[in-house]
Amino acid sequence: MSQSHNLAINGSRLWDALMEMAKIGATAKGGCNRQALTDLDKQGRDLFVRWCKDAGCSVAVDQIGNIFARREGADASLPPVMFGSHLDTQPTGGKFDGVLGTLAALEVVCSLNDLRIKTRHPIEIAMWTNEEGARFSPAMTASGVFAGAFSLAYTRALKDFEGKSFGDELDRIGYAGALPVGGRPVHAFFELHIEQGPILEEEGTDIGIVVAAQGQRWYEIDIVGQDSHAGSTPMERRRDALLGAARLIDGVNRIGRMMMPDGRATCGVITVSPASRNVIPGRAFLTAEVRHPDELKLEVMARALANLASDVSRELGLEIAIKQTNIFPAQPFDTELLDIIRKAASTHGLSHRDIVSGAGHDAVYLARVCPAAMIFVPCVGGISHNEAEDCKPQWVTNGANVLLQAVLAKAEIVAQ
Ligand code: HGY
Ligand code: MN
Ligand code: MN
Repeated sequence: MSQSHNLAINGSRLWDALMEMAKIGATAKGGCNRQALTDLDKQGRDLFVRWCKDAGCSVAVDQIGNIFARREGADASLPPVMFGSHLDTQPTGGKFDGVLGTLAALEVVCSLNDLRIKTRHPIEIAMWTNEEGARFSPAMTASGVFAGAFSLAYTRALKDFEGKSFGDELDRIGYAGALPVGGRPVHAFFELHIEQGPILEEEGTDIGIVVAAQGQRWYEIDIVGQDSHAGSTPMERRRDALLGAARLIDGVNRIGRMMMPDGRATCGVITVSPASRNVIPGRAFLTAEVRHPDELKLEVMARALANLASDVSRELGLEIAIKQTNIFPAQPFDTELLDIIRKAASTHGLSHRDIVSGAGHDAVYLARVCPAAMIFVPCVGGISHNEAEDCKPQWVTNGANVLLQAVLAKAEIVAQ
């Protein structure tokens, strides 16, 4: 580590790149809507690929659209140190979720170029397709394919709410690459990300050492009752799908509260049919998700949801079908890499503390195929998945400096 003691990235170049990328899909409220596999995603990808090539990287795209920008090391036969994140955003996303980790990785490469540093291992910036799971569920799909959690065929067949398929959209934007997905050795994977929660900022802590990410389960819930006249149907004869959805939404929230402080439970999408003022709704669609760092408690939450659905079905005379669309257990990260990150933070005189990620990240799946770990920096007000998402130039610089040190610790500097 001493060889790289005083090395630092160019924070203003990184901040400028973040602001430039944020123009693609910019929303009126200052956020970003650059959803996976849209034309705007393609524009962001094209800009990123151009920047990587300008930085001297060779760029490869795999069959599910993951992008790898490679900087050769002294020994090309060694497995690469990989680092990166994603560029797709939520519909009302921000400038930093995913983008920080991806562009900070590029900044690390640019800084190594400026500093004329050669590494023993090759290093690869990785940009993972469809991390958010907003347009195509589940989340972290393409890093999941890389890690063998999902097949290529399953993922290409996923459909968005308009019925468009992942595969068709990937082909349409021209990012269905030739490289087989995964199945190759990776020496280590690092991901820098904003915390997306309030802890680091409230504590005044510079760096989060992400020791694990909590487990998640996502569901799609179809509720079937009976359309009928709002005026002539007596209250006791109704089969009201929207009322069923309301009971479920309230119940999901109670399941999350039952498991405080670490449990999370959310309903994010609801649609109702026929959505006419004077018709009792016969159909409703709801998404629900539950999260917890403890797998047993996550199972308790999942069973509580199933029991809630059968109670509502019986009480209101509804047919309720629950489909699980995403599941992964809590994922601990690699202890050796975590120590490297702690030392990197100390090298830069940055305060740090261990933290569990509330959000899922591509590192969760990479951890299944190689040593993986994450670095957090604060975000303003702990707000994310919101157009007001914000970070500070110093926080961005801190995170990228720690990433630089961590990558060098595993890729090893070679004397020239
Ligand atoms: O939902 C999440 O945890 C992440 O944004 N995919
Ligand atoms: Mn993210
Ligand atoms: Mn996100």
